[in-house]
Amino acid sequence: MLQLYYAPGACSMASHIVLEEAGEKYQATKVDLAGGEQRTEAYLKINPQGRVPVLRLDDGYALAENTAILPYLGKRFGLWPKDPAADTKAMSLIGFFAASVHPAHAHVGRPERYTADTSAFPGIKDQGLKTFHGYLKQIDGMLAGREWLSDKYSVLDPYGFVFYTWGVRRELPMGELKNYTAHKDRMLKRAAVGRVVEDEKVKV
Ligand SMILES: N[C@@H](CCC(=O)N[C@@H](CS)C(=O)NCC(=O)O)C(=O)O
Repeated sequence: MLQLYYAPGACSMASHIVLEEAGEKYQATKVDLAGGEQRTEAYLKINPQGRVPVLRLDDGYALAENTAILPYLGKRFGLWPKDPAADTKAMSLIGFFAASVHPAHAHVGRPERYTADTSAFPGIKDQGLKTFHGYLKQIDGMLAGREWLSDKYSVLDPYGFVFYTWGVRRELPMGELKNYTAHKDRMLKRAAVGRVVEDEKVKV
């Protein structure tokens, strides 16, 4: 049975939604990020990076990184594009999400990662938020005239949905992003998304 290590409201929500939607029995293990559980010896044995998500595979292997976990789940549960061009575009988007959008937001929540000089924190947070907002606008543009981020619903959509909720958390004017807001509304119509949002107590 697959096991997901997750934290409420974190990027792990994307995998949580996919697993909830897949219908296969899985184990969800909550990691207390605020309490520092990710830095305990026990958790660092699971993921030396001290991060969620981790997906424990059927053979016991602890798979880290959204860029690996989401395509794996997508291929296993039919939520990953099969066509070679669509597959490559999906990889490109997942790379953009993990390597640009997510780290921009980390500047807001984790400025200590980027400098030891606490007086520089406000500038790092401000610039991180501006960069993050710019990326959300780009995602809004990608969704113009389409329902989903790939040709049909895929694991990219729950991943994109996570960043929408982070924009809400940071009080960005998300309603101005019409396409992205319509995407969020489509996501919320899916029963599994509703269950995870409720379980993780996420504001949308
Ligand atoms: N590159 C990783 C990043 C994962 C990551 O940063 N996860 C955050 C939650 S969204 C985390 O576990 N943070 C714990 C911490 O910063 O101590 C991925 O995409 O899977």
